[in-house]
Amino acid sequence: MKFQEIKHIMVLTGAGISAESGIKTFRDENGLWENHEITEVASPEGFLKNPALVQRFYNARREQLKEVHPNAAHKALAALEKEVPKLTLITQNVDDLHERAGSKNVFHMHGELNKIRNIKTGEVKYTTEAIIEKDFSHWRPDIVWFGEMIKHAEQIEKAAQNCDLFLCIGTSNNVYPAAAIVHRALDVGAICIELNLEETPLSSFYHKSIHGRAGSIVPKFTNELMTNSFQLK
Ligand code: BV8
Repeated sequence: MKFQEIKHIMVLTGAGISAESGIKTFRDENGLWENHEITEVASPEGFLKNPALVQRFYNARREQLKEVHPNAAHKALAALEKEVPKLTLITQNVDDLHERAGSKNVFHMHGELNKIRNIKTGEVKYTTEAIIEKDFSHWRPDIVWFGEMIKHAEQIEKAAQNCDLFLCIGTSNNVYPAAAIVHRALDVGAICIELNLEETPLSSFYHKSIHGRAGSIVPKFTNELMTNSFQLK
């Protein structure tokens, strides 16, 4: 397939694409934060048990967004989006680096750090500031915690149903339903390519796995793709 024949690219990204921007991944430091299992600070149970700890976890990560910047991998995806009829970017990441790199069609299936949700009314509002103690019982991070329904399930299903090329970038493919998207893309005959620092449990399902740091392998790949020097199926 030639690049010019591609109508719709679907991309799934994970923490690995933001690692070189200085945002810690989840499982490279065995998913601990302040010696708490990630599921302890990213679950409704954890929030009920210790709301202050969970608010502190997300306040710190929201604050960190102010010091980090998109890297070459984020920028390569934003540039690629301009060269194809459609690119749907699904991210498990809750940072805003894809948008800041210029990507337009972005869906955060696990929520966004810069959004908070009113626990009683469900109202969602944009903020880059910390949730302060007096608001702990009213506002929570608008983040999808373990055991909670992901966001944008319909758009994800629709994109997987009609993409020609599926790129999975910087994820350990441990978390579901994100990791299962490749099966939907394979079902419709899409070419599936994984770009990650290392093998993942799902690498064998991909037509090709490219290993390396996202900041170098992603721009290299998108250039080869756009100049037809990457052999698609
Ligand atoms: C749901 C919150 C049901 C936001 C997150 C048993 C088996 C299978 C599944 C389950 C199970 N038990 C429970 C489940 C379901 C569960 C799940 O999948 N658990 C896993 C852990 C087993 N899933 C859920 O609970 C989901 N909800 O199922 O709901 C339901 C249905 C109907 C109605 C109601 C409920 C919700 C999942 C979302 C959880 N929230 N985060 C936040 O705090 O950020 S998940 C969390 O993990 C982040 O969102 C993160 O994005 C995501 C995935 O992690 P990765 O992005 O892959 O990051 P990781 O560190 O793991 O890997 C980084 C990779 O990058 C590595 O491979 C590394 O090699 C690579 N890398 C590192 N540096 C670089 C690099 N690559 C390139 N360059 C580099 N420089």
